[in-house]
Amino acid sequence: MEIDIFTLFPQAFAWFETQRHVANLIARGHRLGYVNYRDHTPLTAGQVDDTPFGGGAGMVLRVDVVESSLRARYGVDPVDLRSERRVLALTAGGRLLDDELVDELAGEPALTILSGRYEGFDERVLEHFAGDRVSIGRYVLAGGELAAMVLCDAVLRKLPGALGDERSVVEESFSKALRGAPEYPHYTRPAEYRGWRVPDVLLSGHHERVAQWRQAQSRSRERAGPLP
Ligand code: 6GU
Repeated sequence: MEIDIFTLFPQAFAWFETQRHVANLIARGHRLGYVNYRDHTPLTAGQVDDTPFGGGAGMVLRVDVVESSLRARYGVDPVDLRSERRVLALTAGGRLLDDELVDELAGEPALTILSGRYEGFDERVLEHFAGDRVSIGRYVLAGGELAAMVLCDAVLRKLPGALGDERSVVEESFSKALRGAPEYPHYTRPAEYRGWRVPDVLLSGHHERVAQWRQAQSRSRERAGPLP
């Protein structure tokens, strides 16, 4: 997969690339690229944002700056880009990122991620350049960089070769294998700690019973709702 991240803070992603699963994928030929809007602004003094028409707080990322950044990277009119590749704009009010959307994105050959700052994008960026608007939750972040890392983390770990064991992504919270339910509990050694015992079934070596117990735990967690 090829992911391009448009951002004012490409340096924010240095740590992200050191994550084991991300490094594994880069070693396998997947690619993460960055475009800094500031390197492509047609305006003087590196200006990328402006005050909102109609007044109000904050600054808005300009549509002409986003266009020239996209043109510099792809050499086409950004209006036509979204029919060629998935272009996502990160914005608090967008479609909520969940396991289903993550799976969908993990199936794409290439992603373009537009990260904003300040009060967000000029609406024309969202209308004419972005194919999807994506949000990582119903709260507001100061910028899209953390959201971009959350999205890339969730998508990249689904790709073959990211994790040590491919089974990790099959039966996990919210996956199809658990019919969208939360994951069952895990335990490791010691089998007893301060009197807190690991459930006997997990020590039984009986794979069928373990599988049944796990499915039942997953379903009852779903009925109970989120843990406090
Ligand atoms: Cl994608 N961006 C910003 N700025 N805030 C958010 C978000 C994205 N998702 C949730 N809050």
